[in-house]
Amino acid sequence: MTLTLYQFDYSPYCAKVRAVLQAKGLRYKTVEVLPFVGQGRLMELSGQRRVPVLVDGSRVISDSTQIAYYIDTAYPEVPLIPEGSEGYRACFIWEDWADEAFGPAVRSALLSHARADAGFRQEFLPPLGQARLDVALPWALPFALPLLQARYGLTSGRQAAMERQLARQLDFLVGATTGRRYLIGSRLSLADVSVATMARWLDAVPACGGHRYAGFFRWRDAILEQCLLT
Ligand SMILES: N[C@@H](CCC(=O)N[C@@H](CS)C(=O)NCC(=O)O)C(=O)O
Repeated sequence: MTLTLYQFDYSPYCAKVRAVLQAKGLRYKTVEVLPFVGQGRLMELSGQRRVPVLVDGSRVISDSTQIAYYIDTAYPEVPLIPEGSEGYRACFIWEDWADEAFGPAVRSALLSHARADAGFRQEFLPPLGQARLDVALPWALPFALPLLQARYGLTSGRQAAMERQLARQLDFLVGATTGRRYLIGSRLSLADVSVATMARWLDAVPACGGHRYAGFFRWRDAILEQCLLT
């Protein structure tokens, strides 16, 4: 059975699902969804408009958290969710925090930076392999970014608050990852995957790069490497 992941290549939530699949050595294919244009099909498939969506035979699962827990149960080899109750609880909290608090702050920073920096916008774009789209997207993105910011309620005041919160989160992460290979115990878990993938592009944002958070980004790189995510 082929696992199929509907995704935006650059989305941290989709990177998280790819990292889970790859850490477990599972084969899968990806279908690149075009923002706005391709989301009608997602609605038909899954009853909602967001990526990631995973199709496994007759099962259609949306939301990276639901997908990660589904994969770990359906494909138990190389478990990513710790079994003991303490490890399980710690993993639950880390994953939820990465998804609901850290992820939105990262998204706010990435969207602002993408608006400001054309070179970064270019890096952000997946090669779609369809000549017309590859030409049209860089042109369309400056118009799409403000729409995306509005979609996520990112007014200028909200962005400023998110920026301050992101700085606190990164300080916290430097403390939590310094001198450690993994967040929980001595094995890779969904906690590591969730935090590292959310931070995938983050050091390109000027306020987040540089020396201050370097230890955290080194930890992230080691986790992404273990998940074969470059
Ligand atoms: N909590 C969700 C977040 C998913 C999400 O926000 N996906 C974004 C891409 S990063 C999306 O599909 N946005 C399109 C939209 O909201 O219309 C998850 O873990 O899957």
